[in-house]
Order: sequence, then structure tokens, then C-alpha cells
Amino acid sequence: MATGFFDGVNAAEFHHYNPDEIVMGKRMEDHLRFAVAYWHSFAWEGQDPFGGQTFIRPWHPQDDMGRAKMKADVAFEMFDLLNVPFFCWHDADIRPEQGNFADNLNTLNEITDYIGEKMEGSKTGLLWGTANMFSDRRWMSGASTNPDPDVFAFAAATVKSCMDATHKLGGQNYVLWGGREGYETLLNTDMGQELDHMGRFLSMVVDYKHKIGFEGQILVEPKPQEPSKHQYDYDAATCIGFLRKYGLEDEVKLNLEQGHAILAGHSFEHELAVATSEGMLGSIDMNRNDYQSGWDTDQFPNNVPEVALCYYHILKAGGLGQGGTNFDAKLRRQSLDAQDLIDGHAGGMDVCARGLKAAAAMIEDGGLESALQQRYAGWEMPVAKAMLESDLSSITKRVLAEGITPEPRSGRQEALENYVNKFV
Ligand code: XLS
Ligand code: NI
Ligand code: NI
Repeated sequence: MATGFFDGVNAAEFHHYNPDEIVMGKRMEDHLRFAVAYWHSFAWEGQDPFGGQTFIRPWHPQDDMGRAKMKADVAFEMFDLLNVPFFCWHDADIRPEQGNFADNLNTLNEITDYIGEKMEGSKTGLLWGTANMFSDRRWMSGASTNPDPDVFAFAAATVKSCMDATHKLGGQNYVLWGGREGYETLLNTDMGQELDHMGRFLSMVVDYKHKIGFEGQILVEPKPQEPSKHQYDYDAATCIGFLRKYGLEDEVKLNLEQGHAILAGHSFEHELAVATSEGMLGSIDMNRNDYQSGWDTDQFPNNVPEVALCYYHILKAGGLGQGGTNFDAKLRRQSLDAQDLIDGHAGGMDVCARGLKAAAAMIEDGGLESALQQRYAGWEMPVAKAMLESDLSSITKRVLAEGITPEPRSGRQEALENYVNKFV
């Protein structure tokens, strides 16, 4: 039965996104694999650090199973209106909060059965599930890194329940974002011990995935800070070092988010290049941060030149695979209407589609690739390749014997920027 929430709303308007259009031999929908994030669109109520709820929705307050089901009905109506292939959730977004583990487990099972039935009548599948281990006060000092072993236990049980639910719903990935896995002050923190616990916890997650035959990817999501002052999963490079230290580099990949890259002082394409150069790109959270305010503002993307360079790196690495483009993006708190939810997502989808087309055109044209080849052409010479197998003394002899005197050459940055501008 229709909820009526979207009555009178205008259909999503697309000028670039066309799911069936073929880009580099593949349907656009299959390249982009869009997902709606349940938390921003349906669970967040419009609060900011200075003000409370601004959205008044028929499924508020969110503490009741009947209203949780209505929220799911509305969510699936929006998935249909947007024609998105995927969605993502935290346990706390979809079920009412009961305060203790046993009751939360029951409500999670009930609501995921209900969502499973809805998925049968819908094209929208689950890109990933995750556990919210940062909102409730029990997580204030971390989840797997909490100094209290009871919190570690609660976290283990919570993640198991969310992995079970993700598996039940045919989820393609399971994500861990360590919102409070970090510290506020080193004065009360044993960082080495906390990192060891986080590594052990992630190994248990991987073991459990194999035990239940879950075929999805396990992904960690880097973010440098916020809510913690310092988060251990700082950026892609830090996460990759962490995974190697605990022997998890073949089991866990990365879910990279545009806004988190900016908070870490990187560009999104930097983070993508770090991950793809190591074969560790799993999925992306697409959004944008305000460049002036310095918070994780989670806005819908609207910068085509930036988005084009992101998809350029993704396409170059062979695409998103089992991952997708999850809109980890929310409306502004003044955008109160059902129409705003449609417009935010449709605009984001269009920006990504335009970026993808520009990226594909750059790849097909090959200009950036041939510029790279020219810049590194010296390394194709046998003498250069042999040098990498030799040692400092032999190289020194050759420098003296041949009188090697390097002649600097232009990096041609402006020409390359002009080149990109032809496509975006
Ligand atoms: C918060 C994170 C969060 C994760 C899922 O900044 O982006 O939304 O994607 O827990
Ligand atoms: Ni985020
Ligand atoms: Ni995210």
C-alpha cells in the first residue's frame, strides 16, 4: 500500500544519467551501481551542533516497529522513484532502538525479514550493511578499541548480527567505519593496545565471513577525525598499512569517501589512486564537503570536473566491481520536502553520470595515458630496467663512466589541465 509520502512529487529529472546507455561497452547503471544511504535520507532528523530536529516525518519518533516498517515502505518507494539498484544501512537506521542487545537483535531480525520481503518486489538490492557503533553512549570510548572489554564483546555481538542480516539480504559488501575507533587524548589512551584489539577484531570479522559463506567483500572506510579527535583509519595509506600489519591485506578492501579524503587533506582522486595502485579499491561513498566550513558536511556531489577525475581513476583500475557509488549524502537541514530528497539524489546521479561519461571519453581518447607513457618512457630502456636490479656502487660507476647529467623536462601540468577541460 502506498504511504502517500511522495504524493504530488515531480519525477526525478535526469539529463545525463541513462541506466541503459552503453559506456565503454557496459551499461551506465552497471558502471555506477548507485546506492541510497538509509541513514541520511530516512534516519537523520536534521540536527546540527546548534539545533535540533528540523524534519517532521510520519515515521517519527523512530522508536517503534510499526513506524520502522512505514519508514521502510517510504524508502522503497523512493528507491523505485529513483530507479536505484542498491541501498545501504546501519542496524540503527532500520530498527527501533531498544537499549539492550537481545531486544535489538529481535527487532533487527524482524525488520530485516520485512525489508527482505520488500526486496522481492523491487529491483533494489543491498550494496552493504554495517553496524552503527558510534551513536549510542555505550560507544563513547570506541567499539573494538574500547578500554572496557564488555564493550568489545557488545561490538562483536553487534557486528555478528549485522553480518548475518547483510548475508540474509544478499548484501554484496559489509562495511566497517571506525567512527570512535581512535582517541580524544593520548593522556588516557594506550594506542598500541587499541590497535592490536582493532586488528584482532577485524580478523574475527573475516573468520566469521568465511564461516557463514558470505561472499561479499569486507571493507573498511577511512576517515581522519570526526567524531573522534583522531581516528585510527586515518586515510587509505594508513588503512593499507594497518591491514598489512595484521595480515588482512588479501581479505579486506577500502570503502573510500569523497568528504573524508578532503578532511584528511587529500583529493578524492589521491585516495582512489592509493587504493587502486594496491588493488584495494572496494567501493565509494560519494558526496562532497563544503571547502570553507571544514566539517564532514556530506552534501550531494555537484562538481563535475572533480567527479570526472574520480571515475577516471576508477575506470582505469577496471571499475567498481562488487562495490558501488553510495550516496553518503544528506539534504541541507532547511530542505524539508519529499521533493528535496528526490532532487538531491537525482542531481547527484546526474553529476556522477556526467563525470563517468567524461572519464570514459578521456580514456577512449588516450591523451592522459600517452602523456604518462611519454613522461616515463626512459624507464622502458633496458639500461634503466637493469638499474633497478643493481646496486648503488654499480650505478655510481655508470654515472661516472657515462658522465650522466640529467636534463630536466617540463611536467606540462597546464597543458594537461587544459586537456581535461575539453572533456568536462
Ligand atoms: C561517516 C561515515 C558513515 C559510514 C558508514 O562519516 O561516512 O556514514 O559510511 O558508517
Ligand atoms: Ni562520512
Ligand atoms: Ni561513509
